[in-house]
Amino acid sequence: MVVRVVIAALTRGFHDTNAYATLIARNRSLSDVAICDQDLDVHHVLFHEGNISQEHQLYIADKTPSLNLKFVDVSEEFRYVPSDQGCKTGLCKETQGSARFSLGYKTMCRFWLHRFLDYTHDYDYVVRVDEDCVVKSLDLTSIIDDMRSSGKVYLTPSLMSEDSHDVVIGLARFSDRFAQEKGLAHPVYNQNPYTNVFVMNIEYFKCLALYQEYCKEVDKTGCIYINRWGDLPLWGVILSIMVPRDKWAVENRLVYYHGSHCNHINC
Ligand SMILES: Nc1nc2c(ncn2[C@@H]2O[C@H](COP(=O)(O)OP(=O)(O)OP(=O)(O)O)[C@@H](O)[C@H]2O)c(=O)[nH]1
Ligand SMILES: [Mg+2]
Repeated sequence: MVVRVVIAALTRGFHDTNAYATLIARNRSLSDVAICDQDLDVHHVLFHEGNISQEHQLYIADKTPSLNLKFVDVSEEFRYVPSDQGCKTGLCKETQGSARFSLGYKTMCRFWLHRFLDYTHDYDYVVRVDEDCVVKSLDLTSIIDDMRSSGKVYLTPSLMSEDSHDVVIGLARFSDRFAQEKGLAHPVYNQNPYTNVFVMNIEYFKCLALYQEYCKEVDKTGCIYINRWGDLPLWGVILSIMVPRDKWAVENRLVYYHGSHCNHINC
């Protein structure tokens, strides 16, 4: 059976083509680790908010023709009107720390919490590789083979401790209550997957009712937009309360450089 894989980023549009240098470096790194496997049907998708013109798309795609890049407009996600419930109920609030993050960044957090699943129906696995990540090694053949044989559904390159205190206000209260109401394990808040790169079995999460419910409840609070609850701590909660420990793992074969934090991962 051929496994359908999408390697994707949500990325930004710019006025000046020079500003795409980071994205192009990412794309080149992916083309350098070309995956040649007849059992894997790998596609490369760039999600964007409708502000990368056709001309700019061609400019970017021309640099790495072998990737056959597809651009997918997800501007609808950027028109989402968030709830203000979290603020009204006092669950979370804007802080100096959270105010530094743009609406676009917060939309990105919600996109990679759950919205991406609406745009990846055609695939079995999603591999997120952010715009600012330069891949050094990505042996998807053996990684996905191992995931299939071991039943793993989520791989992270690394675990991180807690996010800044002032961007997770109310998250523990909210998640503790959710876990308790559902009879789940107590959430772990200091082992969060580094989400700028991950490999996920899409079907598993699409069928995981608790995950859908948790994301819906998070959206009802509006706290991603109010306090910038990030996809990193949210995925930390999800993995710890509803994904059995033997179904996810830290994968040191995901080797890359992460530009926005200037760190080499698994190098
Ligand atoms: N379309 C769009 N994409 C965004 C926006 N903000 C961030 N992204 C994308 O989301 C991904 C993560 O953004 P980064 O700025 O690297 O965020 P981060 O790695 O959490 O880094 P720090 O903010 O430095 O902690 C990248 O692929 C960005 O291009 C935005 O406003 N619009
Ligand atoms: Mg980054």
